[in-house]
Amino acid sequence: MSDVVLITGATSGFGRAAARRFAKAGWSLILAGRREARLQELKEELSQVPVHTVALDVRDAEAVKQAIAELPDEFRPIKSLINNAGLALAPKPSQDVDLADWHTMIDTNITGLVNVTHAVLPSLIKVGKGASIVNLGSVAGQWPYPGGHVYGATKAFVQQFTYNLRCDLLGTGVRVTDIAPGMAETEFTLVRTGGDQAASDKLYSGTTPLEPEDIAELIYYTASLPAHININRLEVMPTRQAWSPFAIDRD
Ligand code: NDP
Ligand code: 8X3
Repeated sequence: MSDVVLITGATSGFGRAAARRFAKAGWSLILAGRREARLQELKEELSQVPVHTVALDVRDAEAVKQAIAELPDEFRPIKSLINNAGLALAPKPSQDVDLADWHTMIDTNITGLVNVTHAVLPSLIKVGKGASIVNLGSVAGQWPYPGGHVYGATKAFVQQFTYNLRCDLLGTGVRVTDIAPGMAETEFTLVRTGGDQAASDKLYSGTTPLEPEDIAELIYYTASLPAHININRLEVMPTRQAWSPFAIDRD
């Protein structure tokens, strides 16, 4: 029987590229996301491996629990969980942001991620040696920038939750990793700007952002390393991205 991976946010960006990468290696796929049509398209494309799709909002703890409880036998136990579903909203100063946007980021990037983790942990522990959780954090969880507000804070949570999980899972064989990418061209900026394609194109133009396949390769690499190796955190930026000096308010 082949190894099973559950990928959240498989309808776009890193998640979809990761689905293709794990399929290439022969893994069985559980693919989750809200856009059912895209899940079906991907299932048809990746018909060389067993694929189970789950149209799911990770913010709904009961739905997550039920989806895991109802997995066909062929798709359990789960060897790798890729906690990838997430989003940023409202790229403007905190004082101009709608509270609902902050709540959406917290509900998705924090509550959604812990919902899925809690539901899948028993399965991962059953596999034990070689099992893994790969959480998608961000450089924004470590480095502040204007307009990062709650998004960066949710990714700081992802980093610390990763480390704390590692402490509790010591001895079970389950590995936990925070992969923290910098700028990558996906639908991320389209979502962040509320559907502004021109703003998204402008951000990525004239430079060389990371591609979804770059991160998918790192996710796959992390999950397929020999069982005795745990990457704690992997921060990765495009070569053409770096930090800026401190900002100073002057008279
Ligand atoms: P995309 O917008 O391309 O993909 C995001 C995925 O998350 C989609 O598949 C979407 O599926 C899913 N998703 C969002 N909300 C929910 C929800 N409530 N329930 C279930 N699924 C949800 O962005 P990326 O691929 O770039 O982002 C993937 C992860 O990587 C995110 O956690 C993001 O924060 C992180 N990241 C992105 C970076 C970048 O520059 N692109 C850099 C660093 C980290 P659907 O809409 O169908 O539900
Ligand atoms: C997404 C990357 O640089 O927009 O997490 O924060 S960045």
